[in-house]
Amino acid sequence: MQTRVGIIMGSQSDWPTMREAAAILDELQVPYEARIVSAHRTPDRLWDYGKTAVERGLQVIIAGAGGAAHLPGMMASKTRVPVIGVPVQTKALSGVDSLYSILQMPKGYPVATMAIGAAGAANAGLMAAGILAINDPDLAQRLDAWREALSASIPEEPSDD
Ligand code: RP5
Repeated sequence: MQTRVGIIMGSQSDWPTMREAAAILDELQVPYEARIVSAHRTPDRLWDYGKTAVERGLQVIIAGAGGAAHLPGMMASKTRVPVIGVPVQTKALSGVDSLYSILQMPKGYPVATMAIGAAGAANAGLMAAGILAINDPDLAQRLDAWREALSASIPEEPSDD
C-alpha cells in the first residue's frame, strides 16, 4: 500500500512521543513511514525529505520536535504537503518552548499545531487520518467507528475504583 503519511522527528528521543501517532495510524490501517530528520543536526536530510515529499506520494507530514523546534516549520517551508506539528515535552521548559517554536509561523507557511506531548501526537495521527478520509470512504468508516468506540468507552457516572 502507498505510504501516505510521513512521521518525522528531530531525535530518537522524540520517538516515545511520536509513536503515539504511529499507534493511531496502525489502528486505522493507514500506511506511514517514520524517520529521524533533524532541522539542526541533519539539515540536508530535511531538505531532501521536503523536496521529494510530493513526488513520493506523501499527503500529510506529522512532524514532532522539542526545544528550538524548527523541524515542522522548516518542513512546511519546503513542501506544500500539509504539516501537522507536535511539540515534544522538554525537561527544561515542559514543552512550552516547543509549542511556541512550532505555533508561531509567519503568514504563508502554516503548521497545524497540536497539544504538547503524547496527546498531541495521538491527535496528530487522528488529524492525518481525518484529512485522508476526505477521499477514502473505507478509512472514513474506520475513523467513525474509532470515534464511536471512544465515546462508548466513557462511563456516564464516575467510579471510586
Ligand atoms: C530536538 O531536540 C529534538 O526534537 C528533541 O526533542 C530535542 C532533544 O534532542 P536529543 O538531545 O534528545 O537528541 O532537536
